[in-house]
Amino acid sequence: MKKTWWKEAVVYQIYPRSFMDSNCDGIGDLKGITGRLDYLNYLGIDVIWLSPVYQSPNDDNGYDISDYQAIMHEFGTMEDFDELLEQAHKRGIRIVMDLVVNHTSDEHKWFMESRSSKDNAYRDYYIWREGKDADTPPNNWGSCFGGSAWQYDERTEMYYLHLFSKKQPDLNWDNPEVRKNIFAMMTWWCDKGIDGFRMDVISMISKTKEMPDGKLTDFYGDYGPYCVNGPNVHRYLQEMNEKVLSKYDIMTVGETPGVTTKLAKQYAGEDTNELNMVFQFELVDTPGKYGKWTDEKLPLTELKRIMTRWQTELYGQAWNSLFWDNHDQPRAVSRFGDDSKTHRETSAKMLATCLHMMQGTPYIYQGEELGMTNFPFKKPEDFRDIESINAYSEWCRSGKVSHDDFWPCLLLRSRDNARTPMQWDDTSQAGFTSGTPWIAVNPNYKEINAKKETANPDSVFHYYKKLIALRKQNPVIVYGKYELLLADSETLYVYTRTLEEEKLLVVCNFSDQETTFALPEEFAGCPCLISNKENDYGKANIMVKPYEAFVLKKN
Ligand code: TEU
Ligand code: CA
Repeated sequence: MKKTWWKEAVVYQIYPRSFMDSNCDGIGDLKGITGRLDYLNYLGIDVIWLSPVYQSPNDDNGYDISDYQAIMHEFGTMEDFDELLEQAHKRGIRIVMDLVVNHTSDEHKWFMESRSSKDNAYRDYYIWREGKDADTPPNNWGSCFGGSAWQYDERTEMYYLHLFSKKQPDLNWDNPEVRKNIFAMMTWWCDKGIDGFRMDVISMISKTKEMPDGKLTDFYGDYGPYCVNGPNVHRYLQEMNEKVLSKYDIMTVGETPGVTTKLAKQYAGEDTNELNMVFQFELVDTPGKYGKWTDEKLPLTELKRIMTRWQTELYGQAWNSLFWDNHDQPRAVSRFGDDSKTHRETSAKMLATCLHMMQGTPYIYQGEELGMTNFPFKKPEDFRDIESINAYSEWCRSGKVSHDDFWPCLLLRSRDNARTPMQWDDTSQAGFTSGTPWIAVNPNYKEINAKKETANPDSVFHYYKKLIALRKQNPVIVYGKYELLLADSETLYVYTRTLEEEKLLVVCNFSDQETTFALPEEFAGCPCLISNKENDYGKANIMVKPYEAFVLKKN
Protein backbone atom coordinates (compact mmCIF):
# COMPACT_ATOMS: atom_id res chain seq x y z
CA MET A 1 0.00 0.00 0.00
CA LYS A 2 1.38 3.37 -1.03
CA LYS A 3 2.00 5.85 1.79
CA THR A 4 0.65 9.34 1.13
CA TRP A 5 0.05 12.47 3.21
CA TRP A 6 -3.69 12.39 2.64
CA LYS A 7 -3.96 8.87 4.02
CA GLU A 8 -2.34 10.12 7.21
CA ALA A 9 -4.34 13.35 7.45
CA VAL A 10 -7.37 14.30 9.54
CA VAL A 11 -9.81 16.61 7.77
CA TYR A 12 -12.05 19.22 9.41
CA GLN A 13 -15.11 20.36 7.48
CA ILE A 14 -16.15 24.00 7.72
CA TYR A 15 -19.60 25.16 6.70
CA PRO A 16 -18.62 28.83 6.34
CA ARG A 17 -22.09 30.29 6.78
CA SER A 18 -22.26 28.88 10.31
CA PHE A 19 -18.65 28.88 11.50
CA MET A 20 -17.71 32.43 12.57
CA ASP A 21 -19.07 35.86 11.71
CA SER A 22 -16.48 38.64 11.73
CA ASN A 23 -18.66 41.62 10.76
CA CYS A 24 -21.92 41.27 12.72
CA ASP A 25 -24.21 40.53 9.78
CA GLY A 26 -25.16 37.17 11.25
CA ILE A 27 -23.46 35.19 8.47
CA GLY A 28 -20.17 33.39 8.92
CA ASP A 29 -17.36 34.55 6.64
CA LEU A 30 -13.76 34.01 5.52
CA LYS A 31 -12.24 36.48 7.98
CA GLY A 32 -14.13 34.64 10.69
CA ILE A 33 -12.44 31.39 9.66
CA THR A 34 -9.00 32.98 9.50
CA GLY A 35 -9.53 34.26 13.04
CA ARG A 36 -10.18 30.73 14.27
CA LEU A 37 -7.24 28.97 12.61
CA ASP A 38 -5.35 28.82 15.89
CA TYR A 39 -8.22 26.89 17.42
CA LEU A 40 -8.06 24.36 14.56
CA ASN A 41 -4.30 24.18 14.79
CA TYR A 42 -4.59 23.45 18.51
CA LEU A 43 -7.04 20.64 17.77
CA GLY A 44 -4.37 19.25 15.46
CA ILE A 45 -6.20 18.77 12.17
CA ASP A 46 -4.23 18.76 8.91
CA VAL A 47 -6.76 19.76 6.29
CA ILE A 48 -9.79 22.01 6.08
CA TRP A 49 -12.57 21.13 3.65
CA LEU A 50 -14.33 24.38 2.95
CA SER A 51 -17.95 24.04 1.86
CA PRO A 52 -18.61 26.37 -1.12
CA VAL A 53 -17.46 29.98 -0.77
CA TYR A 54 -18.09 31.01 -4.38
CA GLN A 55 -20.50 33.62 -5.67
CA SER A 56 -24.00 32.26 -5.30
CA PRO A 57 -27.61 33.37 -4.99
CA ASN A 58 -27.82 30.87 -2.11
CA ASP A 59 -30.83 28.87 -3.12
CA ASP A 60 -28.95 25.91 -1.63
CA ASN A 61 -26.42 27.74 0.57
CA GLY A 62 -23.63 28.03 -1.96
CA TYR A 63 -24.16 24.69 -3.72
CA ASP A 64 -25.67 26.78 -6.52
CA ILE A 65 -22.71 28.66 -7.97
CA SER A 66 -23.04 31.65 -10.29
CA ASP A 67 -19.30 32.36 -10.62
CA TYR A 68 -16.64 29.76 -9.83
CA GLN A 69 -13.87 32.34 -9.74
CA ALA A 70 -15.43 34.88 -7.40
CA ILE A 71 -16.15 34.79 -3.66
CA MET A 72 -19.70 35.07 -2.32
CA HIS A 73 -20.00 38.67 -1.21
CA GLU A 74 -21.42 37.74 2.24
CA PHE A 75 -18.26 35.69 2.83
CA GLY A 76 -15.79 38.44 1.82
CA THR A 77 -13.42 39.01 -1.06
CA MET A 78 -10.78 37.10 -3.02
CA GLU A 79 -8.19 38.95 -0.91
CA ASP A 80 -9.82 37.50 2.20
CA PHE A 81 -9.56 34.08 0.61
CA ASP A 82 -5.88 34.53 -0.24
CA GLU A 83 -5.22 35.63 3.32
CA LEU A 84 -7.04 32.56 4.70
CA LEU A 85 -5.01 30.27 2.45
CA GLU A 86 -1.75 31.95 3.44
CA GLN A 87 -2.52 31.88 7.16
CA ALA A 88 -3.62 28.25 6.98
CA HIS A 89 -0.45 27.24 5.13
CA LYS A 90 1.66 29.11 7.69
CA ARG A 91 0.22 26.77 10.31
CA GLY A 92 0.73 23.68 8.14
CA ILE A 93 -3.00 23.38 7.45
CA ARG A 94 -4.08 22.57 3.91
CA ILE A 95 -7.30 23.77 2.28
CA VAL A 96 -9.53 21.60 0.14
CA MET A 97 -12.22 23.38 -1.86
CA ASP A 98 -15.72 22.19 -2.60
CA LEU A 99 -16.10 21.62 -6.33
CA VAL A 100 -19.75 21.75 -7.40
CA VAL A 101 -19.76 20.96 -11.11
CA ASN A 102 -22.68 18.60 -11.60
CA HIS A 103 -24.74 21.78 -11.85
CA THR A 104 -24.37 25.53 -11.72
CA SER A 105 -26.75 28.20 -10.52
CA ASP A 106 -29.38 29.29 -13.02
CA GLU A 107 -27.77 32.70 -12.53
CA HIS A 108 -24.41 31.51 -13.91
CA LYS A 109 -23.60 33.26 -17.18
CA TRP A 110 -23.42 29.92 -19.02
CA PHE A 111 -27.02 29.19 -18.12
CA MET A 112 -28.27 32.69 -18.85
CA GLU A 113 -26.79 32.31 -22.33
CA SER A 114 -28.01 28.74 -22.67
CA ARG A 115 -31.62 29.55 -21.95
CA SER A 116 -31.67 32.62 -24.20
CA SER A 117 -32.16 30.76 -27.49
CA LYS A 118 -31.94 27.32 -29.05
CA ASP A 119 -28.99 28.26 -31.22
CA ASN A 120 -26.97 30.05 -28.55
CA ALA A 121 -23.35 28.82 -28.33
CA TYR A 122 -23.98 27.74 -24.71
CA ARG A 123 -27.26 25.91 -25.41
CA ASP A 124 -25.60 22.51 -25.22
CA TYR A 125 -23.89 23.29 -21.88
CA TYR A 126 -27.05 22.08 -20.15
CA ILE A 127 -29.56 19.29 -20.69
CA TRP A 128 -32.60 20.48 -22.66
CA ARG A 129 -35.49 18.30 -23.81
CA GLU A 130 -38.90 18.77 -25.38
CA GLY A 131 -41.82 18.03 -23.08
CA LYS A 132 -44.22 15.19 -23.87
CA ASP A 133 -46.77 17.88 -24.47
CA ALA A 134 -47.16 21.48 -23.38
CA ASP A 135 -47.85 20.56 -19.73
CA THR A 136 -45.95 17.30 -19.32
CA PRO A 137 -42.20 17.12 -18.72
CA PRO A 138 -40.00 14.80 -20.83
CA ASN A 139 -40.23 12.06 -18.18
CA ASN A 140 -41.40 11.36 -14.63
CA TRP A 141 -38.10 11.91 -12.78
CA GLY A 142 -38.26 13.67 -9.43
CA SER A 143 -35.59 16.03 -8.10
CA CYS A 144 -33.71 15.42 -4.83
CA PHE A 145 -35.37 18.44 -3.29
CA GLY A 146 -38.93 17.55 -4.32
CA GLY A 147 -40.98 18.24 -7.43
CA SER A 148 -40.16 17.25 -10.99
CA ALA A 149 -36.51 17.14 -12.09
CA TRP A 150 -37.53 19.15 -15.15
CA GLN A 151 -38.28 22.85 -15.34
CA TYR A 152 -40.15 24.36 -18.24
CA ASP A 153 -38.52 27.46 -19.68
CA GLU A 154 -40.87 29.75 -21.56
CA ARG A 155 -38.22 31.48 -23.62
CA THR A 156 -37.52 28.44 -25.76
CA GLU A 157 -40.51 26.32 -24.75
CA MET A 158 -38.33 23.42 -23.62
CA TYR A 159 -37.45 21.79 -20.30
CA TYR A 160 -34.06 21.70 -18.58
CA LEU A 161 -32.91 18.98 -16.19
CA HIS A 162 -32.19 19.77 -12.55
CA LEU A 163 -31.51 16.83 -10.22
CA PHE A 164 -31.52 19.30 -7.32
CA SER A 165 -33.45 22.59 -7.12
CA LYS A 166 -34.73 24.34 -10.22
CA LYS A 167 -32.07 26.96 -9.56
CA GLN A 168 -29.41 24.23 -10.01
CA PRO A 169 -29.55 23.20 -13.70
CA ASP A 170 -27.39 20.14 -14.50
CA LEU A 171 -24.40 20.68 -16.74
CA ASN A 172 -24.00 18.55 -19.85
CA TRP A 173 -20.67 16.77 -19.29
CA ASP A 174 -20.91 15.11 -22.69
CA ASN A 175 -20.09 18.49 -24.19
CA PRO A 176 -16.27 18.72 -24.46
CA GLU A 177 -16.47 22.51 -24.09
CA VAL A 178 -18.06 22.11 -20.65
CA ARG A 179 -15.26 19.81 -19.53
CA LYS A 180 -12.60 22.12 -20.96
CA ASN A 181 -14.00 25.09 -19.06
CA ILE A 182 -14.34 23.20 -15.80
CA PHE A 183 -10.79 21.85 -16.06
CA ALA A 184 -9.50 25.37 -16.76
CA MET A 185 -11.31 26.69 -13.70
CA MET A 186 -9.89 23.88 -11.56
CA THR A 187 -6.40 24.61 -12.86
CA TRP A 188 -6.86 28.26 -11.92
CA TRP A 189 -7.62 27.28 -8.30
CA CYS A 190 -4.76 24.78 -8.17
CA ASP A 191 -2.35 27.43 -9.43
CA LYS A 192 -3.54 29.64 -6.61
CA GLY A 193 -2.16 27.01 -4.27
CA ILE A 194 -5.21 25.23 -2.89
CA ASP A 195 -4.66 21.66 -1.74
CA GLY A 196 -7.49 19.68 -3.25
CA PHE A 197 -11.15 19.24 -4.04
CA ARG A 198 -14.17 17.64 -2.46
CA MET A 199 -16.33 16.93 -5.49
CA ASP A 200 -20.04 17.42 -5.02
CA VAL A 201 -22.27 14.59 -6.36
CA ILE A 202 -19.51 13.68 -8.78
CA SER A 203 -21.07 10.24 -9.35
CA MET A 204 -23.99 12.00 -11.07
CA ILE A 205 -22.22 13.98 -13.81
CA SER A 206 -22.77 11.49 -16.63
CA LYS A 207 -26.30 10.82 -17.82
CA THR A 208 -27.60 8.28 -20.32
CA LYS A 209 -28.62 9.61 -23.72
CA GLU A 210 -32.00 7.89 -23.49
CA MET A 211 -34.07 9.27 -20.65
CA PRO A 212 -37.09 7.00 -20.10
CA ASP A 213 -39.50 7.19 -17.16
CA GLY A 214 -38.02 5.86 -13.95
CA LYS A 215 -39.49 3.41 -11.49
CA LEU A 216 -42.14 5.18 -9.43
CA THR A 217 -41.14 5.93 -5.85
CA ASP A 218 -43.22 8.06 -3.46
CA PHE A 219 -44.13 10.93 -5.77
CA TYR A 220 -41.96 10.73 -8.89
CA GLY A 221 -39.88 8.36 -10.97
CA ASP A 222 -36.33 7.41 -9.95
CA TYR A 223 -33.58 8.88 -12.14
CA GLY A 224 -30.96 6.66 -10.46
CA PRO A 225 -30.28 4.14 -13.25
CA TYR A 226 -29.88 6.95 -15.81
CA CYS A 227 -27.88 9.53 -13.85
CA VAL A 228 -25.98 7.87 -11.00
CA ASN A 229 -22.67 6.16 -11.88
CA GLY A 230 -23.59 6.94 -15.48
CA PRO A 231 -21.98 5.59 -18.67
CA ASN A 232 -19.04 8.02 -18.97
CA VAL A 233 -18.35 9.04 -15.39
CA HIS A 234 -15.05 7.14 -15.15
CA ARG A 235 -13.88 8.38 -18.52
CA TYR A 236 -14.54 11.99 -17.47
CA LEU A 237 -12.78 11.56 -14.13
CA GLN A 238 -9.77 9.99 -15.83
CA GLU A 239 -9.69 12.92 -18.20
CA MET A 240 -9.90 15.33 -15.26
CA ASN A 241 -7.12 13.44 -13.55
CA GLU A 242 -4.89 13.55 -16.62
CA LYS A 243 -5.53 17.22 -17.43
CA VAL A 244 -5.60 18.68 -13.91
CA LEU A 245 -5.29 16.52 -10.81
CA SER A 246 -2.14 14.60 -11.76
CA LYS A 247 -0.22 17.85 -12.17
CA TYR A 248 -0.51 18.85 -8.51
CA ASP A 249 0.16 17.33 -5.11
CA ILE A 250 -3.45 17.61 -4.01
CA MET A 251 -6.05 15.42 -2.37
CA THR A 252 -9.42 14.59 -3.89
CA VAL A 253 -12.52 13.13 -2.38
CA GLY A 254 -15.59 12.37 -4.42
CA GLU A 255 -19.04 12.73 -2.97
CA THR A 256 -20.54 9.70 -4.64
CA PRO A 257 -24.15 8.89 -3.81
CA GLY A 258 -24.94 5.39 -5.07
CA VAL A 259 -21.37 4.14 -4.78
CA THR A 260 -20.76 0.49 -3.90
CA THR A 261 -17.49 -1.02 -2.70
CA LYS A 262 -16.95 -2.41 -6.19
CA LEU A 263 -17.39 1.01 -7.78
CA ALA A 264 -15.26 2.67 -5.09
CA LYS A 265 -12.35 0.53 -6.25
CA GLN A 266 -12.73 2.21 -9.62
CA TYR A 267 -13.42 5.78 -8.41
CA ALA A 268 -10.68 5.67 -5.79
CA GLY A 269 -8.54 2.72 -6.72
CA GLU A 270 -4.83 2.77 -5.87
CA ASP A 271 -4.01 2.73 -9.60
CA THR A 272 -7.15 3.82 -11.44
CA ASN A 273 -6.11 7.47 -11.87
CA GLU A 274 -9.41 8.97 -10.83
CA LEU A 275 -9.82 10.20 -7.23
CA ASN A 276 -8.05 9.56 -3.92
CA MET A 277 -11.15 8.53 -1.97
CA VAL A 278 -14.93 8.71 -1.97
CA PHE A 279 -17.69 9.35 0.53
CA GLN A 280 -20.08 6.40 0.68
CA PHE A 281 -23.64 6.81 1.91
CA GLU A 282 -24.69 3.30 2.88
CA LEU A 283 -24.50 4.18 6.54
CA VAL A 284 -26.18 7.58 6.52
CA ASP A 285 -28.65 7.24 3.65
CA THR A 286 -30.36 4.03 4.67
CA PRO A 287 -33.96 4.18 3.37
CA GLY A 288 -36.40 5.60 5.90
CA LYS A 289 -40.15 5.56 6.48
CA TYR A 290 -40.85 8.37 4.05
CA GLY A 291 -38.08 8.46 1.48
CA LYS A 292 -34.97 9.43 3.47
CA TRP A 293 -37.11 10.63 6.38
CA THR A 294 -37.28 8.47 9.46
CA ASP A 295 -37.11 8.59 13.23
CA GLU A 296 -35.62 5.12 13.50
CA LYS A 297 -32.04 4.40 14.46
CA LEU A 298 -29.87 1.97 12.55
CA PRO A 299 -29.37 -1.31 14.49
CA LEU A 300 -25.73 -1.75 15.55
CA THR A 301 -25.39 -5.11 13.77
CA GLU A 302 -26.35 -3.40 10.51
CA LEU A 303 -23.96 -0.50 11.13
CA LYS A 304 -21.13 -2.96 11.75
CA ARG A 305 -21.97 -4.96 8.66
CA ILE A 306 -21.77 -1.87 6.45
CA MET A 307 -18.61 -0.47 8.02
CA THR A 308 -16.91 -3.84 7.96
CA ARG A 309 -17.67 -4.42 4.31
CA TRP A 310 -16.04 -1.10 3.42
CA GLN A 311 -13.07 -1.70 5.72
CA THR A 312 -12.33 -5.15 4.33
CA GLU A 313 -13.24 -4.83 0.67
CA LEU A 314 -11.26 -1.65 0.05
CA TYR A 315 -8.21 -2.86 1.98
CA GLY A 316 -5.08 -2.50 -0.14
CA GLN A 317 -7.10 -1.52 -3.21
CA ALA A 318 -8.80 1.79 -2.53
CA TRP A 319 -8.96 4.30 0.29
CA ASN A 320 -11.87 4.95 2.66
CA SER A 321 -13.10 8.26 3.97
CA LEU A 322 -14.56 8.09 7.47
CA PHE A 323 -17.42 10.28 8.68
CA TRP A 324 -20.45 10.18 10.95
CA ASP A 325 -21.89 13.49 9.84
CA ASN A 326 -21.50 16.52 7.59
CA HIS A 327 -23.57 19.56 6.59
CA ASP A 328 -26.24 17.28 5.04
CA GLN A 329 -26.66 15.00 8.03
CA PRO A 330 -27.93 15.24 11.57
CA ARG A 331 -25.44 15.59 14.42
CA ALA A 332 -23.51 12.36 15.02
CA VAL A 333 -24.10 12.20 18.76
CA SER A 334 -27.86 12.65 18.34
CA ARG A 335 -28.09 10.07 15.61
CA PHE A 336 -25.63 7.30 16.46
CA GLY A 337 -24.95 8.09 20.12
CA ASP A 338 -27.11 9.45 22.94
CA ASP A 339 -27.47 13.20 23.39
CA SER A 340 -29.10 13.01 26.82
CA LYS A 341 -27.33 14.86 29.65
CA THR A 342 -26.14 11.59 31.16
CA HIS A 343 -24.52 10.10 28.06
CA ARG A 344 -23.76 12.89 25.58
CA GLU A 345 -20.07 13.34 26.33
CA THR A 346 -19.31 9.66 26.79
CA SER A 347 -21.14 8.61 23.64
CA ALA A 348 -19.57 11.42 21.58
CA LYS A 349 -16.14 10.17 22.64
CA MET A 350 -17.14 6.58 21.95
CA LEU A 351 -18.23 7.44 18.40
CA ALA A 352 -15.00 9.32 17.85
CA THR A 353 -12.98 6.31 19.03
CA CYS A 354 -14.90 3.92 16.83
CA LEU A 355 -14.39 6.00 13.70
CA HIS A 356 -10.88 7.34 14.23
CA MET A 357 -9.40 3.91 14.89
CA MET A 358 -10.56 2.63 11.48
CA GLN A 359 -8.68 2.64 8.22
CA GLY A 360 -9.34 5.69 6.09
CA THR A 361 -9.12 9.46 6.32
CA PRO A 362 -11.32 10.77 9.15
CA TYR A 363 -13.50 13.84 8.65
CA ILE A 364 -14.64 15.94 11.60
CA TYR A 365 -17.63 18.17 10.94
CA GLN A 366 -17.49 21.53 12.73
CA GLY A 367 -18.82 21.24 16.28
CA GLU A 368 -18.58 17.44 16.30
CA GLU A 369 -15.41 17.89 18.37
CA LEU A 370 -17.57 19.62 21.01
CA GLY A 371 -20.28 16.97 20.92
CA MET A 372 -22.77 19.45 19.46
CA THR A 373 -26.31 18.06 19.19
CA ASN A 374 -29.39 18.22 16.99
CA PHE A 375 -31.57 21.30 17.36
CA PRO A 376 -34.96 21.32 19.08
CA PHE A 377 -36.96 22.72 16.15
CA LYS A 378 -40.43 23.77 17.26
CA LYS A 379 -42.30 24.62 14.07
CA PRO A 380 -41.90 24.26 10.29
CA GLU A 381 -40.94 27.93 10.00
CA ASP A 382 -37.77 27.25 12.00
CA PHE A 383 -36.20 25.48 9.02
CA ARG A 384 -33.93 27.27 6.55
CA ASP A 385 -32.92 24.32 4.40
CA ILE A 386 -34.57 23.95 1.01
CA GLU A 387 -34.68 20.16 1.36
CA SER A 388 -36.45 20.25 4.76
CA ILE A 389 -38.87 22.97 3.69
CA ASN A 390 -39.82 21.20 0.45
CA ALA A 391 -40.07 17.81 2.14
CA TYR A 392 -42.46 19.17 4.74
CA SER A 393 -44.72 20.59 2.09
CA GLU A 394 -44.48 17.53 -0.18
CA TRP A 395 -45.24 15.02 2.62
CA CYS A 396 -47.39 16.97 5.10
CA ARG A 397 -49.02 19.92 3.43
CA SER A 398 -50.02 17.55 0.60
CA GLY A 399 -51.78 15.39 3.22
CA LYS A 400 -49.76 12.26 2.44
CA VAL A 401 -48.53 11.97 6.04
CA SER A 402 -49.76 13.66 9.18
CA HIS A 403 -47.70 16.38 10.81
CA ASP A 404 -47.40 14.25 13.95
CA ASP A 405 -45.97 11.30 12.04
CA PHE A 406 -43.58 13.32 9.93
CA TRP A 407 -42.32 15.78 12.54
CA PRO A 408 -40.09 13.38 14.53
CA CYS A 409 -38.50 12.28 11.23
CA LEU A 410 -37.75 15.86 10.25
CA LEU A 411 -36.38 16.52 13.73
CA LEU A 412 -34.00 13.60 13.55
CA ARG A 413 -32.89 13.92 9.92
CA SER A 414 -33.06 17.58 8.84
CA ARG A 415 -29.85 19.00 7.39
CA ASP A 416 -30.42 22.15 9.46
CA ASN A 417 -29.39 20.21 12.57
CA ALA A 418 -25.82 20.46 11.34
CA ARG A 419 -26.12 24.04 10.16
CA THR A 420 -26.84 25.92 13.38
CA PRO A 421 -23.96 28.21 14.39
CA MET A 422 -20.74 26.88 15.84
CA GLN A 423 -20.84 27.28 19.61
CA TRP A 424 -17.74 29.21 20.62
CA ASP A 425 -18.56 30.41 24.13
CA ASP A 426 -21.39 31.17 26.55
CA THR A 427 -21.92 34.80 25.53
CA SER A 428 -24.96 35.82 23.49
CA GLN A 429 -25.36 33.89 20.18
CA ALA A 430 -22.65 31.52 21.42
CA GLY A 431 -19.97 34.00 20.33
CA PHE A 432 -20.74 33.23 16.69
CA THR A 433 -21.98 36.74 15.90
CA SER A 434 -22.84 39.97 17.63
CA GLY A 435 -25.68 40.42 15.15
CA THR A 436 -28.70 38.23 14.49
CA PRO A 437 -27.62 34.81 13.19
CA TRP A 438 -29.12 33.63 9.90
CA ILE A 439 -30.28 30.47 11.69
CA ALA A 440 -30.92 30.10 15.40
CA VAL A 441 -28.18 29.07 17.82
CA ASN A 442 -28.81 25.83 19.67
CA PRO A 443 -30.16 26.76 23.15
CA ASN A 444 -27.66 24.38 24.76
CA TYR A 445 -24.71 26.67 23.93
CA LYS A 446 -24.07 27.63 27.57
CA GLU A 447 -23.44 23.99 28.33
CA ILE A 448 -21.70 23.03 25.06
CA ASN A 449 -19.13 25.47 23.67
CA ALA A 450 -15.52 25.60 22.55
CA LYS A 451 -14.35 27.82 25.39
CA LYS A 452 -15.58 25.40 28.02
CA GLU A 453 -14.37 22.38 26.08
CA THR A 454 -10.84 23.66 25.54
CA ALA A 455 -10.54 24.59 29.23
CA ASN A 456 -11.51 21.11 30.44
CA PRO A 457 -8.90 18.38 29.91
CA ASP A 458 -11.59 15.68 30.08
CA SER A 459 -13.76 17.22 27.39
CA VAL A 460 -14.89 15.81 24.07
CA PHE A 461 -12.57 18.36 22.42
CA HIS A 462 -9.49 17.08 24.23
CA TYR A 463 -10.49 13.52 23.46
CA TYR A 464 -10.55 14.35 19.72
CA LYS A 465 -7.23 16.13 20.07
CA LYS A 466 -5.77 13.01 21.61
CA LEU A 467 -7.21 10.73 18.90
CA ILE A 468 -5.68 12.95 16.21
CA ALA A 469 -2.32 12.87 17.95
CA LEU A 470 -2.45 9.07 18.32
CA ARG A 471 -2.98 8.69 14.57
CA LYS A 472 0.27 10.60 14.04
CA GLN A 473 2.20 8.39 16.46
CA ASN A 474 0.83 4.96 15.49
CA PRO A 475 1.09 3.87 11.84
CA VAL A 476 -1.13 0.89 12.69
CA ILE A 477 -4.06 3.32 12.99
CA VAL A 478 -3.49 4.53 9.44
CA TYR A 479 -2.31 1.41 7.63
CA GLY A 480 -3.30 -1.57 9.79
CA LYS A 481 -5.60 -4.31 8.58
CA TYR A 482 -9.10 -4.36 10.09
CA GLU A 483 -10.86 -7.38 11.51
CA LEU A 484 -14.30 -7.50 13.13
CA LEU A 485 -14.96 -9.49 16.31
CA LEU A 486 -18.37 -10.29 17.85
CA ALA A 487 -20.29 -9.50 14.65
CA ASP A 488 -23.61 -10.45 16.26
CA SER A 489 -23.33 -8.40 19.44
CA GLU A 490 -26.11 -5.83 19.56
CA THR A 491 -24.28 -3.62 22.03
CA LEU A 492 -20.54 -3.89 21.42
CA TYR A 493 -18.54 -2.89 18.33
CA VAL A 494 -15.21 -4.68 18.65
CA TYR A 495 -12.47 -4.80 16.05
CA THR A 496 -8.73 -5.19 15.73
CA ARG A 497 -6.15 -3.44 13.55
CA THR A 498 -2.92 -5.18 12.65
CA LEU A 499 0.27 -3.87 11.08
CA GLU A 500 3.20 -6.29 11.22
CA GLU A 501 3.98 -6.71 14.94
CA GLU A 502 1.57 -4.02 16.11
CA LYS A 503 -2.01 -4.84 16.98
CA LEU A 504 -4.85 -2.75 18.39
CA LEU A 505 -8.05 -3.88 20.05
CA VAL A 506 -10.91 -1.37 19.81
CA VAL A 507 -13.96 -1.89 22.02
CA CYS A 508 -16.98 0.42 21.85
CA ASN A 509 -20.23 0.06 23.74
CA PHE A 510 -23.02 1.52 21.60
CA SER A 511 -25.64 1.07 24.31
CA ASP A 512 -26.63 2.54 27.65
CA GLN A 513 -26.31 -0.90 29.24
CA GLU A 514 -23.30 -2.32 31.02
CA THR A 515 -22.02 -5.33 29.04
CA THR A 516 -19.44 -7.99 29.86
CA PHE A 517 -16.59 -8.45 27.43
CA ALA A 518 -14.22 -11.41 27.52
CA LEU A 519 -10.78 -9.99 26.77
CA PRO A 520 -8.98 -11.99 24.05
CA GLU A 521 -5.97 -13.59 25.70
CA GLU A 522 -3.41 -11.96 23.42
CA PHE A 523 -4.42 -8.58 24.87
CA ALA A 524 -4.05 -9.58 28.53
CA GLY A 525 -1.95 -6.99 30.31
CA CYS A 526 -1.67 -4.72 27.27
CA PRO A 527 -1.58 -0.97 27.86
CA CYS A 528 -4.57 1.23 27.11
CA LEU A 529 -3.95 3.87 24.41
CA ILE A 530 -7.12 5.83 25.08
CA SER A 531 -10.44 5.38 26.86
CA ASN A 532 -13.43 7.49 27.79
CA LYS A 533 -13.97 5.90 31.25
CA GLU A 534 -11.87 4.62 34.14
CA ASN A 535 -11.85 0.85 34.15
CA ASP A 536 -9.65 -2.15 34.85
CA TYR A 537 -8.54 -3.50 31.48
CA GLY A 538 -6.36 -6.17 33.07
CA LYS A 539 -9.33 -8.39 33.90
CA ALA A 540 -10.29 -11.45 31.86
CA ASN A 541 -13.90 -10.27 31.91
CA ILE A 542 -14.31 -6.54 31.58
CA MET A 543 -17.56 -4.88 32.62
CA VAL A 544 -17.89 -2.35 29.81
CA LYS A 545 -19.86 0.66 31.03
CA PRO A 546 -22.61 2.44 29.04
CA TYR A 547 -21.03 4.03 25.93
CA GLU A 548 -17.56 3.16 27.16
CA ALA A 549 -14.79 2.93 24.56
CA PHE A 550 -11.20 1.81 24.96
CA VAL A 551 -8.24 0.85 22.81
CA LEU A 552 -5.56 -1.61 23.90
CA LYS A 553 -2.23 -1.92 22.14
CA LYS A 554 -0.09 -5.02 21.83
CA ASN A 555 3.68 -4.35 21.44
O1 TEU B 1 -25.36 16.55 -1.61
C1 TEU B 1 -25.72 15.50 -2.43
C2 TEU B 1 -26.74 14.62 -1.96
O2 TEU B 1 -26.92 13.53 -2.47
C3 TEU B 1 -27.69 15.14 -0.98
O3 TEU B 1 -28.93 15.10 -1.60
C4 TEU B 1 -27.70 14.37 0.26
O4 TEU B 1 -27.84 13.00 0.04
C5 TEU B 1 -28.89 14.88 1.03
O5 TEU B 1 -28.69 16.23 1.25
C6 TEU B 1 -29.03 14.19 2.33
O6 TEU B 1 -30.29 14.52 2.80
C7 TEU B 1 -24.57 17.55 -2.14
C8 TEU B 1 -24.27 18.59 -1.10
O7 TEU B 1 -23.51 18.02 -0.06
C9 TEU B 1 -25.55 19.20 -0.64
O8 TEU B 1 -25.36 20.12 0.40
C10 TEU B 1 -26.15 19.87 -1.83
O9 TEU B 1 -27.42 20.38 -1.49
C11 TEU B 1 -26.29 18.94 -3.02
O10 TEU B 1 -25.14 18.16 -3.26
C12 TEU B 1 -26.51 19.73 -4.29
O11 TEU B 1 -25.36 20.42 -4.63
CA1 CA C 1 -20.34 38.02 8.23
